[in-house]
Amino acid sequence: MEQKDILEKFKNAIVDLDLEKALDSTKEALNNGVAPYEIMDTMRSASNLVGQKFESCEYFISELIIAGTIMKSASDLLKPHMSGDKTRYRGKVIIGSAPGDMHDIGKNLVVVSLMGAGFEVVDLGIDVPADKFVQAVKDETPNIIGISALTSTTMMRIGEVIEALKSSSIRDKIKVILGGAPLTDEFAKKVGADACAKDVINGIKICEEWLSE
Ligand code: B12
Repeated sequence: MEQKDILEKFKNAIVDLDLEKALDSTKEALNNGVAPYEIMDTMRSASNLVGQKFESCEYFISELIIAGTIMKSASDLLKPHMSGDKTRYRGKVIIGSAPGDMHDIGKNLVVVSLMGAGFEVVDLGIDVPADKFVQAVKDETPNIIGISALTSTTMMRIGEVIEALKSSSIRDKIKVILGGAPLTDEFAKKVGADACAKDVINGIKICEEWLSE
């Protein structure tokens, strides 16, 4: 099978929520010499299609969660193959959901899209305490931190993370981008972040601009 057909099969498997087929075609693509970033890029277009189905009410939250799980499993297969390919390397991003926040569907889409765009991503998961963000910045020396918050309670805890970065004297060494439905540019400014992304596409654009400065 040609590379483009394998990628098409992979994309359809995600959109059809077929985990086994998605993982088999990920392995098939790798075995056929498809570049991991190209597979990530295909995953990004699949996630856009899933998002469109959600917006048109063909898919519901349960389907979003399944698609998210499939993409996470496929990216786990790709990760070991990605570190060697520095040709499209853009920089490193640490990302996590705000302290107390259990939502991760949007964050996981951002992770996949950032990887597809050539960023190295360290995903700290959900409900990430401020000190874990600080430790990760010290250990990983990223260019950017991304924080996701979906509720009006957890968004208020983003300030804790930024204060902790400041008191460890590392705030000025990195850019901080926020994302999540209730957040605004005004809020980002108020808590001392550098930007707030409206959606995943806007988020990637901002990160790319920062690293090309
Ligand atoms: C799915 C869901 C859940 C799932 C989460 C599963 C999971 N693994 O994520 C479960 C059932 C666990 C859940 C729990 C709760 N939820 Co809930 N949940 C939702 C729901 C229905 C969808 C959220 C979602 O995934 N949207 C789809 C994704 C793709 O969109 P997104 O997250 O906004 O992400 C996009 C952008 O915002 C951006 N983005 C997101 N993060 C980031 C980060 C960066 C760095 C960047 C650049 C961009 C970016 O990119 C994404 C793609 O474009 C929303 C309602 C809704 N329709 O939005 C409620 C909602 C967010 N939940 C809500 C609440 C209240 C809760 C609970 C408190 C409920 C309860 N009483 O137990 C708990 C909270 C748990 C906690 N402590 O966090 C409220 C929040 C209200 C508020 N403003 O405070 C909402 C709005 C529902 C409502 N109308 O009341 N929830």
